[in-house]
Amino acid sequence: MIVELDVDNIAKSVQQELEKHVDPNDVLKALTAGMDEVGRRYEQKEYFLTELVLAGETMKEAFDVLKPRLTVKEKGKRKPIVVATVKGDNHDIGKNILITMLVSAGFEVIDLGVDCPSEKIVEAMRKHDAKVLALSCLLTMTMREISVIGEALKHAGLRDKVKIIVGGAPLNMELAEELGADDYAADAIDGVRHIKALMGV
Ligand code: B12
Repeated sequence: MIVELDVDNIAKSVQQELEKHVDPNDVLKALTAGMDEVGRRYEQKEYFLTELVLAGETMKEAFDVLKPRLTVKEKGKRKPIVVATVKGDNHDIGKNILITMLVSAGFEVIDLGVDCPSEKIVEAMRKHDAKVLALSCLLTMTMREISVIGEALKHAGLRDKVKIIVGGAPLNMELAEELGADDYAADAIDGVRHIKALMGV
């Protein structure tokens, strides 16, 4: 339904799957696979920007229904985690999934939204005494922002007290290290696991 851009009916279908006791994490996997296919079609020029926008809206409709049902098994301790999509990048679906998973794992999350400048991140890290910063970055052209944020934290004297984890399609562990991040995770479920390890819980 994501690939078919069925924005009007997807919420009802997700609801039906949940009523049939399908594991919400499996529903999420199916939705994400749909998004990957949309991305593939966009790359092949079978889909264009309009389809990308509609796919994003379709995912949101589905995710609104799924959100309250997503859980991660063990409960973590409630320490604030600051989450943001880097400056210049407006993609927020993956970030929002990560946030839902973190919240359901028992963490307090400060969501700074999309297109987030480094100053705002530094301010939030200080204000909330956060130990983990989770950055989402979906665009190759905005990846450098990760280094900019690391530098800004260094200037503020916070870098040593903060662990930075990054995620998003163009990244991998090697790039993450090159950009000065401490960790990388390929999806939200792994992200929660890594963040727990970074927080020592
Ligand atoms: C939907 C979409 C859009 C929507 C976004 C809607 C929204 N509200 O987010 C719209 C239409 C707005 C959009 C716009 C653009 N997009 Co776009 N978009 C996509 C698409 C199809 C899906 C992204 C998505 O939501 N995936 C589903 C989520 C669940 O996956 P995810 O984001 O990867 O997140 C998962 C993991 O990566 C991870 N994760 C993500 N963040 C984090 C953070 C942490 C800390 C951790 C641990 C994990 C983690 O966990 C998530 C869940 O498991 C991708 C293609 C793709 N397959 O990725 C292109 C894609 C990302 N877009 C692309 C492009 C080029 C653009 C535009 C520049 C297009 C244009 N010419 O204008 C603009 C950029 C606008 C901007 N300034 O941001 C390219 C990027 C290429 C590149 N490498 O730079 C892609 C890859 C498409 C392509 N193949 O060309 N896009």
